Amino acid sequence: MHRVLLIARLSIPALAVFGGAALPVSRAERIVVSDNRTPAGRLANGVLTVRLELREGEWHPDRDIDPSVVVRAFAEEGKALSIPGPMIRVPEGTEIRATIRNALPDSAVTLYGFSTRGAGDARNDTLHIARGESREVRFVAGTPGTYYYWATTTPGDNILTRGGKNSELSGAFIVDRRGAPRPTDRVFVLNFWRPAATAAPPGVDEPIRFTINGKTWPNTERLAYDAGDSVRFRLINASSQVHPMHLHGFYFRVDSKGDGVADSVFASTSSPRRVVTERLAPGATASITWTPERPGYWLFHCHDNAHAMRSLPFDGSPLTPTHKLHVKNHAEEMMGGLVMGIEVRPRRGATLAGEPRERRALRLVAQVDPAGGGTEQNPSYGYTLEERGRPTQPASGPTVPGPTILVRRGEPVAITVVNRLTEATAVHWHGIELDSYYDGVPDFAGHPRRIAPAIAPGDSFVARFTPPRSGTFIYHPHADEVRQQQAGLSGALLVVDSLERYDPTHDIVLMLSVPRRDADGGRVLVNGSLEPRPIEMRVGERYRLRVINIHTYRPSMIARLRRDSTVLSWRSVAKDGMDLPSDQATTRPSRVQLGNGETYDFEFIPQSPGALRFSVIAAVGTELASVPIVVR
Ligand SMILES: [Cu+2]
Repeated sequence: MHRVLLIARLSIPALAVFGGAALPVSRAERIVVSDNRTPAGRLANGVLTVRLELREGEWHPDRDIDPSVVVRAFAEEGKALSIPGPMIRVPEGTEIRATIRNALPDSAVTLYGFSTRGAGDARNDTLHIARGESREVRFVAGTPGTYYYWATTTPGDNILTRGGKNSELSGAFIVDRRGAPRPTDRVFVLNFWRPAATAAPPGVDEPIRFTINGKTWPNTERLAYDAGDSVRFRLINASSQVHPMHLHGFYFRVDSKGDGVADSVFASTSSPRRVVTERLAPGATASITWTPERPGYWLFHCHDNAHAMRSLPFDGSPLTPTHKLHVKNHAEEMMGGLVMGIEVRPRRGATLAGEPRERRALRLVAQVDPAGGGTEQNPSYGYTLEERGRPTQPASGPTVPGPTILVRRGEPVAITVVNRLTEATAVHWHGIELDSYYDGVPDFAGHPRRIAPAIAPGDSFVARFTPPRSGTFIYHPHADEVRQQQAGLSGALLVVDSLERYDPTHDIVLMLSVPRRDADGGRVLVNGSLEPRPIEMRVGERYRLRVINIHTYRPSMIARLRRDSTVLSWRSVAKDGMDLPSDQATTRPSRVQLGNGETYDFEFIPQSPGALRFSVIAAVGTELASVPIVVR
């Protein structure tokens, strides 16, 4: 009979354990993962005929041999269930004739997204399908763009509240431009599974799965390109969580952003921005383009650190600290979830740039902060920075955040990272366009015969790069990120046109990070402090505010500049170290929503004396941090 059933018979009976309760799971069919390369259905004479079914099956988001979990999923009739669901992909103007059968054993289902995309009434188009029934819909695809369909069995659910067995009921819906050849792009659906639907933030004590096209890192697809290729991704955040997606080593252009119903193409309204991190809200879509110029191994991952971390196995066995601290491969064993690995092969005949004769030498020392009162579980670490044998900062010990590293555009630097911790570490130079070997992803970054190691305790690593553009960047560990960053390891990396002309009284870093102890009530550190010292400004003078979010979670903080309740205006000048196109470098009321791993530069000229505030507010409105500004 069906190939699916044969596979199911060979699979190992699963036993899912949550919170100590063992739930025996019947032998269900095995769900396959989809790479979203093959469109579903049959397209003929401008009509796509597609027949889908909803069923339950066993999903293996980790390795295929690891335990599974039972979820609901979509299948094309006569084919295996797949996560994400079968991709609907048609040229503009295509009529879609879809039949959807609800073969779930126990529930009615509500289906969203089977309606003309880009149309005003698309959001209200829902299909209710009773258990065992089929529905047929006919509609024209709509405006070209990146969309998705999704379903739930819980009445009233939306993409934010969906969870449990419904988490994976999503599929891509792509409308291509009529008459143009189909672009050679890749479609990635980002999902989040948790045992039950709840509004509470995902914890470390429940097994959770963040997946890209149905798999967790390091089981996600490995992409490979030749240097100089033009790469296009369509990203679909079908999950209930915010994902600031970060690309190592290269900027990407954000060509369009959408919400599943409408998709706005930037080139038609304004210049597309180039960034290294783009925040994707729940339900958001984006299409991005980039060119891998330099060979090596690179990551594309979510910068909400908890989403790129290994979670508990389904069988209930713990992830112990021992597992975290002593591993063979830091990138593969300590990361998990929303991470993709990308190999960029050298262009044939390409030669590596020669090593410059001279490099400015800096020494960055990661060490225990004795003043921090840490424990092994919750340590206190910090960095010190030295140049020519002398500290660059007046503080005698490590500081939180680490000292601001100031480098000159175009000047080769060699930063020796010294590890005086009792555990391995590594430093990622976030946003810097550099050689893969120095990118700071231990046991992954580098070249086929030369992979960068983690820096063992007592050891050091020399990172060499020549920053090509001035801007606001970050340095932070890329080993056990959540723990090491919370311990105090992160800092600002500023690339400037002239070291002599850099004026810290007018060029101000506002770095947002997580407090060392959870006891600090979820507040946010600004430049390492819960009670930051006032900033002094003068009327009529021009200030540059470099706002950095290196918090390990909180991907939705909003920063504003206010006088009492009045919101002041600032001019946006750069994002992630890249100057904004002139049509976007505009003066506007101060408000920026900051994903993790994003940097934003603003110019501000105070108009009158008085007391101002730089406030950091949670998306729900609670104030998380506030910096007084005194204008004279
Ligand atoms: Cu994320």
